[in-house]
Amino acid sequence: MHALEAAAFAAEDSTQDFAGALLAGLHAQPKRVPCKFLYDAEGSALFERICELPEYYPTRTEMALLKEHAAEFARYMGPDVELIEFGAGSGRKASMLLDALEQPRLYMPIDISPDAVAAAAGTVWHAFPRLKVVPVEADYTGPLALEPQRGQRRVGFFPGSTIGNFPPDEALAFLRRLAELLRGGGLLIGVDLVKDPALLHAAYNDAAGVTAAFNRNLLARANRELEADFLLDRFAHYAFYQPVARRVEMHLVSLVQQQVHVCGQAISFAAGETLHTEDSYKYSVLGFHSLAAQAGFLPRATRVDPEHRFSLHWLEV
Ligand code: AVJ
Repeated sequence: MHALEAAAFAAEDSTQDFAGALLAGLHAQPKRVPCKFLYDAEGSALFERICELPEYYPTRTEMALLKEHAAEFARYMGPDVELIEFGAGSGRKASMLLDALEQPRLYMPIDISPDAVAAAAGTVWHAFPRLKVVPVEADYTGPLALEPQRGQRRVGFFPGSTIGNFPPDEALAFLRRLAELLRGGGLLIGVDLVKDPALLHAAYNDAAGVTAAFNRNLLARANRELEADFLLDRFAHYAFYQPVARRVEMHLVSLVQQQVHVCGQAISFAAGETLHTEDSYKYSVLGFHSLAAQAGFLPRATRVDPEHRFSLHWLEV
């Protein structure tokens, strides 16, 4: 099969998955949809814009932490490693790390979005023309067909606090799988910290409305791919910090009683009814260490910015 055919196949697959998951979620009570479907090409581009927003501190803070501590983390990782990035964003963070690593052997970005994998691979190829780059278009929350580690030390890179998208039990299960995959190496992971709810609120309710557009893109995507007929301005972006569960919840709240169609099925929304689109869990440093340890990792080094907003952890396994 040619690469292009493979890409077309994957796109068809993801539309199928989206149809099944969205319909199931719309029939659930309360209505919800797995957040990975926010990240089609359009959604990934909107997320890149979120990362530039003045209110959205995680990206900027993590980049600064990486810049300051890349050499130190690279020393922990050692020479000749294979770097595997989960949820490959733009490749900018990986480039900072690769720049500090001694003779990295391979860079493998894994992402559900073909555009994100291509962007990450492209950025890294450009910056490190002699490095072997193996882009993988896959849902890394599913089973990954990676061979068990031989010879080369494998290092995982999971920046951006994407781990926060998982509820704690799933985060633990995912970290356990990573521990399996990376045994003999380690994981560098970025984790957003619990903090003043006002800062969290601002980060997920930006003044320019980019996060709202990112959230509503879920409905726009359904209109594009599933012949749905959502009217976007009949749904409000609603995001708030829930301090007991320590998570930001993102919802689309129906502003009126209405009926929509998805794949030919009629779905009713009561006025005020919500479609839950994303969770973003926050951790304390100690809370995250305990989760990592439960998964079989040894927390070796943690770096936090002076304002205590974001953390980077080097975990050995
Ligand atoms: C990509 C999951 C880390 O939770 O901060 C940003 C996604 N959603 N604004 C986050 C997101 C709304 C982001 N993660």
